[in-house]
Amino acid sequence: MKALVLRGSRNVFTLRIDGAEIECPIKGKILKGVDGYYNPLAPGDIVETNGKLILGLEERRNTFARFNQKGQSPQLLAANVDLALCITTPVSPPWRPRFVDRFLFQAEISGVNAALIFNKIDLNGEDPDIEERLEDFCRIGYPVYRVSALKGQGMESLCAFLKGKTSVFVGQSGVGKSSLINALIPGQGIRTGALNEKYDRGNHTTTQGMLMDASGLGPSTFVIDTPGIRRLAPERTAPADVIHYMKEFAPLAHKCSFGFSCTHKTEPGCKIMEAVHAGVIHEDRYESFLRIRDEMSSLEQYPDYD
Ligand SMILES: Nc1nc2c(ncn2[C@@H]2O[C@H](COP(=O)(O)OP(=O)(O)OP(=O)(O)O)[C@@H](O)[C@H]2O)c(=O)[nH]1
Ligand SMILES: [Mg+2]
Ligand SMILES: [Zn+2]
Repeated sequence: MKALVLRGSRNVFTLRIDGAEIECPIKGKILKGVDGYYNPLAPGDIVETNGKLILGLEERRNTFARFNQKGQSPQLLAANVDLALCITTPVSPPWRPRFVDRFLFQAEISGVNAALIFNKIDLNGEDPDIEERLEDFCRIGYPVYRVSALKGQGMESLCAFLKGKTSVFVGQSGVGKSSLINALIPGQGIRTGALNEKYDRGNHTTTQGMLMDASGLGPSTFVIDTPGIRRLAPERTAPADVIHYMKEFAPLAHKCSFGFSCTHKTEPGCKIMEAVHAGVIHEDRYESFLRIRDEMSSLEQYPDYD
């Protein structure tokens, strides 16, 4: 029979079958079709089970992963999702637009629709610099929801947006991923944790990804909580392909005078640089593009982007 993976660690997973939860190890420890990943299964996977063991993996519609430096392989955060949400904050922890760019890059690699949730709007007034970036993310095609999990602001339109979808919540520790899910699913009661006051960042309260039923919002609605990520290293791609995974860059790829060989740094007739000067590509997005491409060119070097 088929079962949905809710959560689990290396070899034992909690599955949902007909509304009941069971714990199952993987038969023989190695599952076909999971090659190349740091972890075999993720919340959202569909598996074949006999009620005692996990026997097989259904082909995935998509995966949302991050590059695991220690294992030098992609680590699954979720599978078979409709939406990837990047949770960010104006303060506590501080606003990190580079994280957002790297998240959006990963979402494009995954082929998953992405949106931003700007949480903790109760904590400070509007910051024009942040507002400018949020509006730009919206302009290039990513919906932005400004909310407060604590005070309930903006939660109604977020609920409507998530209805009927399976959404994975991704972000740094302390941005309020678990708090948002608690607000969306009354009675869920996931553990949340105060920030470290000295460093103004989270304490990595959530330690395991977890899929939850949010059918209170509408039929077939699921949310996936994930552990906080300090630095999101996207899955590896060829440096020349980076341009294809940035929404507003992709249509300009290969249009430069030097075609495929343009580095988009100094060449005359470079459509990317022209778009930056014309304001069609935001300067910060261009900077992120260069950094991500550099990162993909070097095997093990991961500059600190915090
Ligand atoms: N002021 C304010 N605080 C919030 C809001 N949302 C969450 N918090 C607080 O932020 C802290 C961190 O929240 P969590 O939900 O644990 O954050 P998380 O993203 O799940 O963190 P990890 O599990 O460590 O990745 C807690 O003290 C929450 O009460 C909000 O909208 N406003
Ligand atoms: Mg959490
Ligand atoms: Zn160019």
